[in-house]
Amino acid sequence: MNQKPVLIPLGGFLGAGKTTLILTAARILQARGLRVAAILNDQGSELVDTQHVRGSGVDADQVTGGCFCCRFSELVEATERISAFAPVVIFAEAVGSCTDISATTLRPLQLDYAHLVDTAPFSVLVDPQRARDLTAQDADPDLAFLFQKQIEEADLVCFTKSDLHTDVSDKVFPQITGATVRYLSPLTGEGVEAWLDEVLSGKVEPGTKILDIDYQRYARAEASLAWLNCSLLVHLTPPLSPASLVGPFLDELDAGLTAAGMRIVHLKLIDHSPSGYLKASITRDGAEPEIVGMLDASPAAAHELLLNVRATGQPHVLQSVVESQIAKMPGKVEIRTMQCFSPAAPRPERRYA
Ligand SMILES: Nc1nc2c(ncn2[C@@H]2O[C@H](COP(=O)(O)OP(=O)(O)OP(=O)(O)O)[C@@H](O)[C@H]2O)c(=O)[nH]1
Ligand SMILES: [Mg+2]
Repeated sequence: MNQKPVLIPLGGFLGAGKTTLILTAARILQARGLRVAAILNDQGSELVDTQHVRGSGVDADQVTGGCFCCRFSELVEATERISAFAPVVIFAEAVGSCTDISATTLRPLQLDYAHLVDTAPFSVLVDPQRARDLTAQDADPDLAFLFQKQIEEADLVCFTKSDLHTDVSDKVFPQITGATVRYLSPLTGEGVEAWLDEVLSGKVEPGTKILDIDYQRYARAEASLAWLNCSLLVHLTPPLSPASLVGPFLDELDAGLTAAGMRIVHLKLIDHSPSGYLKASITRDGAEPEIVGMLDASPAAAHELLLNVRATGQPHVLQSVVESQIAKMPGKVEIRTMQCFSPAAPRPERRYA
């Protein structure tokens, strides 16, 4: 059967749980015997998310070098490429600093590419802790602006991490009141099957909320973030386990960024070694890294690391902190790729208001 896939768009702030939700939802659909794919998106290349999704057994393509709205043609090409594998569902994860996706991505897909995919409602994921931080009086105004706009255009607002936050109510967040709200845990799976069935049911209309947004303000807000993607090869004598290499590196990096006045928004790291695979994630300064993979892998001499950091502040400061921590790593380190920048001003290819 070669039916048209359903594209499920996911948005929401950095670290909200989008990639984790894709993997949990993919497992549910795969258990039903359905083929699933994902399209990841980033302002740079060398994406932790793409590696992690592929490593978890889900076909994945990516749109790099800009968000879905600025690279809309590439999203269409990626959708065509991945459709060759005949997935029933394609998850599309937008960049976590991006907004105005309904007008610039969903509407164009619905109006001009209905022959290629059916578009599901736009779920915007919200980490309750981030919501508390970004709706507080002293919140960073740029990040608060992005967060607010993301919520405004959601067809469904999904509070995530319900395993950690059991007392969340949308009433607490005036910005969210009025939206259709769901609660789920991408990590434990609680609420995910119900969400999935709802977005696939056709009962929620997609792309109904079109933003009124000042693009200069939006550009300034995105430019307040620094972005770093880099890949490294590390050769160690004596060998170390992934946890013993990555743990101290992340602690030092976190401390170095704090000392430089930068705040981590999302830091992701993958270590591939012959003894095992490990992914670590930090979504706020000073937080313990959240680990997926083999914490108990045995020591290995060769490690391939992929690091993606999103933090507030200047890119040159971020790069210099990261490079000085890389220089302190044990063994011989080869930096294979290094990209560091602030996101460029968003210029959507199309916008249908
Ligand atoms: N406790 C808990 N942690 C979660 C849950 N969902 C995601 N996480 C963790 O939150 C961190 C960020 O999750 P991701 O899925 O990478 O978030 P994201 O929205 O894809 O982040 P970006 O791609 O940077 O925008 C990871 O460490 C996850 O393990 C959840 O339901 N509960
Ligand atoms: Mg992600």
